Amino acid sequence: MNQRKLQYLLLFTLSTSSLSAEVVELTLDAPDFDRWMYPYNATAGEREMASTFSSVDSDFDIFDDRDGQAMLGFITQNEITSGLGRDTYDVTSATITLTISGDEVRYDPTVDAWNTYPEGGEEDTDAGRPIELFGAAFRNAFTGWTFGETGPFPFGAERGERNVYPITFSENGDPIDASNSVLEEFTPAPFAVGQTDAVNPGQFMPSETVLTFELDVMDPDIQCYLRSSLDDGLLSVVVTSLHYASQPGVKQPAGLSYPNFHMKESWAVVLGLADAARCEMTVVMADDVGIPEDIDGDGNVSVTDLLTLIADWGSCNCCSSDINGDGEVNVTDLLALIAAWS
Ligand SMILES: [Ca+2]
Ligand SMILES: [Ca+2]
Ligand SMILES: [Ca+2]
Ligand SMILES: [Ca+2]
Repeated sequence: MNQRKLQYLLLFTLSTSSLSAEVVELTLDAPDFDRWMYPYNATAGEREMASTFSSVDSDFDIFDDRDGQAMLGFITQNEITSGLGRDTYDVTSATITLTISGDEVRYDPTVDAWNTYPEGGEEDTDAGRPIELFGAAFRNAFTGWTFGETGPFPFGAERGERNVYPITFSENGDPIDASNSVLEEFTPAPFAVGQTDAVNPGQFMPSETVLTFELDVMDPDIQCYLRSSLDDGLLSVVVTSLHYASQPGVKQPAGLSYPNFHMKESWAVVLGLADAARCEMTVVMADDVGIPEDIDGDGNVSVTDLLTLIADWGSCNCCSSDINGDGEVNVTDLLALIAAWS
């Protein structure tokens, strides 16, 4: 079973005349959902290990470039009340750790450009490949809640068909599927790259090295993703890498192997010898954000809010004019604003 231990520490309370906020530190010692995402595995949720690897330059190019992926889901709502509105949650730090099993993977703490991956492409000037953490998006009406860790891959899914996939964001904040970044010739910015002090870059990481992914909370789109997750009560992420596999799931000779991570079902985790994925967050909770229709937060729903909403009209990732939080500012939000007119 999930050996999850919770710490919920109220650090201190800040108060001013108009605003009060509490700072909450969240520590989750295991995910609620951890799942290897790979087309041909029948016991994904219960699997002890998840490996990440690529289909690039394999004979299996019907599969996503980021072929073996690991999905992690942390339920936060038992520690931080969900549903209070995105703007209630200001995430000042977010860290996820994963423990590697095996010692055949070189440490690379930085993103490699897409064109260093295909055969005959640019040289990879720093040895090794980064292990990258992205947001999670879902297809076919699944959510993190309904997919859990036992949802269907689905079986036999080809490129762009899997029900869970890693996302980054475009310059205007639209989510982008990072699964096929080599084929599509772009270098996605992950939420975080796995880091360790155990070895220097380019060296092999010993088995049980803990990789730390510090999410870039200063990035407004990542901040928004985290706020939306806390509002939902569940944080889902996808860990991927583009380590080569001669065919998906088959190891290359030494030096070309791909990483393997302990899932919460790992016997070593169950026996307390290794850690499952962990999540730590620091969140400043505002308790006076008002109603969402008061876009500028001045205490009234008035013409200034209406003008802001019209200015933001259209696709709008995480802007406060998107009153119902569906990624669009449209007539639904306009009607909500008018209904709340004061
Ligand atoms: Ca699992
Ligand atoms: Ca590299
Ligand atoms: Ca207002
Ligand atoms: Ca909307």
